[in-house]
Amino acid sequence: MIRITAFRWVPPFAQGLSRDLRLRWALEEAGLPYEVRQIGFEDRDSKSYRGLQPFGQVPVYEEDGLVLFESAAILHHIARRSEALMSLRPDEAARTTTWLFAAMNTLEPHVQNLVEIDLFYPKEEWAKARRPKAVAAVKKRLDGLSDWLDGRDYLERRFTVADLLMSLVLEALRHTDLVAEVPTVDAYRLRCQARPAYAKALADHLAAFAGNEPAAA
Ligand SMILES: N[C@@H](CCC(=O)N[C@@H](CS)C(=O)NCC(=O)O)C(=O)O
Repeated sequence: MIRITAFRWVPPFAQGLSRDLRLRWALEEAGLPYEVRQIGFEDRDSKSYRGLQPFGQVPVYEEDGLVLFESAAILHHIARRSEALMSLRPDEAARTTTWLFAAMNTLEPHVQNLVEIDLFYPKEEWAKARRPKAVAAVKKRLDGLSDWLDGRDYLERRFTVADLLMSLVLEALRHTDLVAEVPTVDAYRLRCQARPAYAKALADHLAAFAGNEPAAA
């Protein structure tokens, strides 16, 4: 049985974004059953957990003694087992891998930078000074994505695991209007997230937090 590790609870700003959702969605698309191990923030630093995830983060993926971390690497691993997520043709699979890296390496750092400015340090003077350039960097990437998606429903000829990841990277901008301002990209995000597997994964991801709120939250 596949087991993924997720936080028992995350604050509302991270619910629907925490990266176990990426795995849940992929496993739903692939039709692979899985169980979830929930950990608390305090468990991140234990020696045993660092033995699974060197940086004390979630998610972790375990199956038959294989332990994986880094959500995109895990997505790629899952996708290799299901044509629903990645073509069996080597050239098409390589294109999907390219887009997985683009989502993680070309889009997500700029998105994450803005998320940190807006949600973690909104009152800091350095954050206020830096924000315009951070917004401009995100917009530049969204424009590049928009140009690519013009006339396409998905990043390549059909939905793949890369669309799953890209749409969740975009989702992290939900506290802004930046995606809504780029209609091609917004329509793409909504197209990906209209899939039943996303609805199921999101419902399970959110349900797992119920009743786990810390007393002070
Ligand atoms: N690059 C990693 C990032 C993982 C990550 O940032 N996980 C967050 C939750 S979504 C986390 O564990 N944050 C707590 C921490 O970094 O201590 C991946 O994609 O798996």
